[in-house]
Amino acid sequence: MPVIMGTAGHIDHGKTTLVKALTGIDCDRLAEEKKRGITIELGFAFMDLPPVPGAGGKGAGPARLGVVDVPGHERFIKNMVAGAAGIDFVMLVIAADEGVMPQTREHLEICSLLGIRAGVVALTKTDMVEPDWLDMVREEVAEYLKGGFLEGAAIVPVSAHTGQGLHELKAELAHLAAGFAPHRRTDLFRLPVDRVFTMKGYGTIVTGTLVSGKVRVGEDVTVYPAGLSSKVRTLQNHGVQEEEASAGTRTAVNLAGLEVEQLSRGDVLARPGTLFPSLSWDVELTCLKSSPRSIKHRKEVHFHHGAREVMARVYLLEGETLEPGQTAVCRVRFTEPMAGVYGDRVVARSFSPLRTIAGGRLLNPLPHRVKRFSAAVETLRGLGGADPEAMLLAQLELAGPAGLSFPQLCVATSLESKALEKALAVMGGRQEAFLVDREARLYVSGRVAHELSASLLAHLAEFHAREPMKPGVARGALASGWGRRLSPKLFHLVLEGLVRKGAITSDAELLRLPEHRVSLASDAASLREKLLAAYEAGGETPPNLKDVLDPLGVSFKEAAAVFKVLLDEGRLVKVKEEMYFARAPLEAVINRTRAFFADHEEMTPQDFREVSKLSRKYAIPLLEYFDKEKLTVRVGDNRRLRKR
Ligand SMILES: Nc1nc2c(ncn2[C@@H]2O[C@H](COP(=O)(O)OP(=O)(O)OP(=O)(O)O)[C@@H](O)[C@H]2O)c(=O)[nH]1
Ligand SMILES: [Mg+2]
Repeated sequence: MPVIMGTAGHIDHGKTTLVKALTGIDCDRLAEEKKRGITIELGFAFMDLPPVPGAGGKGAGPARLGVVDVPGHERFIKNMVAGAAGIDFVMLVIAADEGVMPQTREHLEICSLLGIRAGVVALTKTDMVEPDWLDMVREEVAEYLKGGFLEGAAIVPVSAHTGQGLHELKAELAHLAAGFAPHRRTDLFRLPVDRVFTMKGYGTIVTGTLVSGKVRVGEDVTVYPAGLSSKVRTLQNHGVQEEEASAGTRTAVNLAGLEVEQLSRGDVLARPGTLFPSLSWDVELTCLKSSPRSIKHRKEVHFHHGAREVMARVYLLEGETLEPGQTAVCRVRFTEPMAGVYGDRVVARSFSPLRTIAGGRLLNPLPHRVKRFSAAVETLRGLGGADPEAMLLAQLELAGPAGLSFPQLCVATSLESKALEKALAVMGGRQEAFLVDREARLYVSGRVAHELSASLLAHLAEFHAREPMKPGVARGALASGWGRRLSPKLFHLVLEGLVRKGAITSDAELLRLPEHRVSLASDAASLREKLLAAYEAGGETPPNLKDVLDPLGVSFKEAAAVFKVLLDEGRLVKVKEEMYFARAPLEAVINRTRAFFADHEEMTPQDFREVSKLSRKYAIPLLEYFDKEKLTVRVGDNRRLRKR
């Protein structure tokens, strides 16, 4: 398994010299670095490790250790953070003549915030000090490490100049590397870019520590956050051409079709459609014990993630200040979009004094609206917990009706794709998660679906209360009246769920609660009787609408709902605007008409006048009504009976 080590330590303490003594590679490549005798940019090297006695066989650990050499200068801490972001363990270099210095402390703090949990201390430049002094410094260092992740780590005295201790140091590195268990995701290819350059004959090349997944020559990749598309032309690992690169290796990628100016340090290479850049994240942030000040709500910081540094503002979701030593959930807003994955480590530095003040873990790379001090903050805090299924559920709940797609869930949880698929299937069975859209692989939480169902039922009940004379509501009107602006697929899921359970009845295109019956208020009920009586009395020559309504003292608008009920019930029939017939007399006219056709092929208007014994006022609208109802068909001025 590939393992990567990073250096750390105060300026001039001998990091680069020690890496050269170990690997034979000079990491200070730049002319300016040579001239000033300091490291500015990140340097990269590798070494073959000696076999580990006792480890034996397959578990003997990697043959090769990748090395990232970082600058110690205070001004280049941002480069140091970028380099340290992908490493597995640290070699803290402390010059024996100077001992622990400010950037010794800051680098170690940064490593701790980045989640690094193992390492070794190289107490270098031993050729410059007396044995007594060395013993004293060694004790001082052991004391300093107490309480931190390097407490109890090996402290190896070395001299890069005389070579003393190098053998022991190599053995310790081999021992550390062999003890490393695989811990990187295998499913989500990500390469945070820490260097971009061009090479004659190749074009644009980026390098970085491959933090998860793998990549092959010829594969399509996207540069995030910009979303530029490219293809992997060639791959290199420590100068050797490879067909495939996997997590935990220093990797150089030759990108097709992109100019060097289109890329910069901090970009992330991943597969198309797998990362989701966002202008804010929810982060679990810890203020360093050593921070001189607390962090106030809305504080501006330099924010580091992977190889990237952006300006950001910290919004404290559960307090006004974050005191040194405290941990809390925060919303961080960036000046440019960032592409992250659940659990990623982050570091925050203050502007003045420019120093590291906090760091922590990314909880939600795709945040939703969360009010300060609300219950949702509690759910967010729960994301820090270890149970992957609980985390999955919490992410879906936070996403609300918008839901999360499978690729989004891949970055919003620590689950590998296969485990995620399994978990979603199990949760689907328990109705804790619902697949809303098969094509988009979009999920909502069971609780969200439940809340939506309850809300839709409440809305329908309200509708019935408001419109007691309507037998139900059409699907489209229900969706728009509800006003929740759900995707059609989610609306379908919620509605069908309720119909299947019998909580909503669907008849003849209309949706209603099963217990709903059209009921008329008492005055409406009496209006209904009066209208019906008027039309029944009119028989085959029903009165004009006006003559019905005027004596009753109601407008058509007021009576409209009652007319609608009578029409829905089939007691009245609307022949044309403002002309209604009671059902029975109309049927009588229809029957006489049918009888006429028993021994006639065609019926003239005059024939109909005789059959119906009605004046033109009624005869013409009735004939048109028959045509419309497909009882008859018009041939010239005449009618024929329509064949069924
Ligand atoms: N005597 C002695 N000098 C050393 C030893 N290791 C490094 N030096 C010297 O210390 C100076 C600084 O060494 P570097 O390796 O550049 O230090 P560094 O930690 O990489 O410095 P930055 O990258 O700028 O933080 C150089 O002049 C080295 O020759 C050592 O073991 N013994
Ligand atoms: Mg150096």
